[in-house]
Amino acid sequence: MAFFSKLKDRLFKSSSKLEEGLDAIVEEGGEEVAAEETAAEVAPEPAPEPVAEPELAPEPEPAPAPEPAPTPDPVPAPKPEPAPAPAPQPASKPGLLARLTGRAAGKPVVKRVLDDDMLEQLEELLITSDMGVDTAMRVTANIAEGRFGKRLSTEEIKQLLANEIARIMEPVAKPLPLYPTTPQVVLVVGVNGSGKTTTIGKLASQFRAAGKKVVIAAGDTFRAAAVEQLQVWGERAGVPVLTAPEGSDPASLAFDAMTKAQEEGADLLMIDTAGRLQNRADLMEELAKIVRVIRKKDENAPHNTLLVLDATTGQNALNQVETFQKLSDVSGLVMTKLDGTAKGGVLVALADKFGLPIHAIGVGEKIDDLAPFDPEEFAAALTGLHVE
Ligand SMILES: Nc1nc2c(ncn2[C@@H]2O[C@H](COP(=O)(O)OP(=O)(O)OP(=O)(O)O)[C@@H](O)[C@H]2O)c(=O)[nH]1
Ligand SMILES: [Mg+2]
Repeated sequence: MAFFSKLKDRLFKSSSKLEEGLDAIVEEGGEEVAAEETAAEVAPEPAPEPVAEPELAPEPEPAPAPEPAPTPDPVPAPKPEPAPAPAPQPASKPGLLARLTGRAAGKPVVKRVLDDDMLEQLEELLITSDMGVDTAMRVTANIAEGRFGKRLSTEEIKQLLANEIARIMEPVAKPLPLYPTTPQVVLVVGVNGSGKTTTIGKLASQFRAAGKKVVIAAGDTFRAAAVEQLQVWGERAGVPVLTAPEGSDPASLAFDAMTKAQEEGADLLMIDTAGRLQNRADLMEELAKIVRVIRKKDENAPHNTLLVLDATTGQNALNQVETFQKLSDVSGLVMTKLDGTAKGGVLVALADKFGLPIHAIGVGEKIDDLAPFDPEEFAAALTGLHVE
């Protein structure tokens, strides 16, 4: 799928971190298992759960060495490989896991027994991937449940991990809700440099392409450059941008913008705000004033308060959510800069901790680099799971 490979590509750094970590964990204490045996282990069974790990009752080979005894021989199997010949039964489709892992080709795989050591290493890896301690512990415990003492390959672990992550993310993956009320007012908040202005430009472009009439208010009146930046985005998106002189009151601009949006019958009014203010009290006052003023025009406005977070800030994103929840009535999140960061795991922590909808993710600086949030794609990209 084109979009998936794009996302996967862009999330490469974060996926490779988890991916390499998982490879290392399994290889450290694992041993190679012959292809036939592996195929038997991953043979599909009528499992109640999507990824229930097939039970392998009596191990057909000597119990796995407790030590990471380095296999002296790279080809451990007593049986010689059936040569790199074409797959034996081209007619029968290999199972999902077999296809995921390329085992159909008869390659030996490394497996490791899921024990306390391995779980601890897994937990540490998830924590260093910015998933947060609580989430990492819960995810690890879920993976361990019913599988303790079983042998797992890296791909099997990745699949299990991806399932856990997707399960956490599923409930929060929601596009920005659109209401029948017009103009629907979207207030965009976030710390300095998180990507508010860029995200407004991208969203405006998408909504316009979907046939919506959009108006943008340049509520960051602190800097002339901020207004110019928004004007450039407005031009790109083909959407009018309402501005006010530098240093003027953002609330009065928001009021004018609301009046204009109503007069013109706009579907959406997106209000940009300043990220950089002297202190939290200033910011709170400014946001509260904007809200007060637009409520004179529509008591239900703003209909959405979008908090824009920069993925590269890692765990700090969690603090930002807490802070902005106190300052405003945050209704949803956009996570920017997921391209090229190793910190994408923080999204899992955010979803687990706050459960706020994730409306979209930023995967680049261009106008179409805003993607809907897809939990399964994200989980696969984050874990480095190979999906065909
Ligand atoms: N790589 C990448 N860069 C992004 C993304 N979103 C925004 N940026 C960049 O991040 C920088 C800051 O973005 P802005 O949109 O100006 O951020 P802001 O929140 O409006 O910043 P202030 O107005 O200063 O508070 C710009 O250089 C953007 O091009 C993204 O998804 N990926
Ligand atoms: Mg800005």
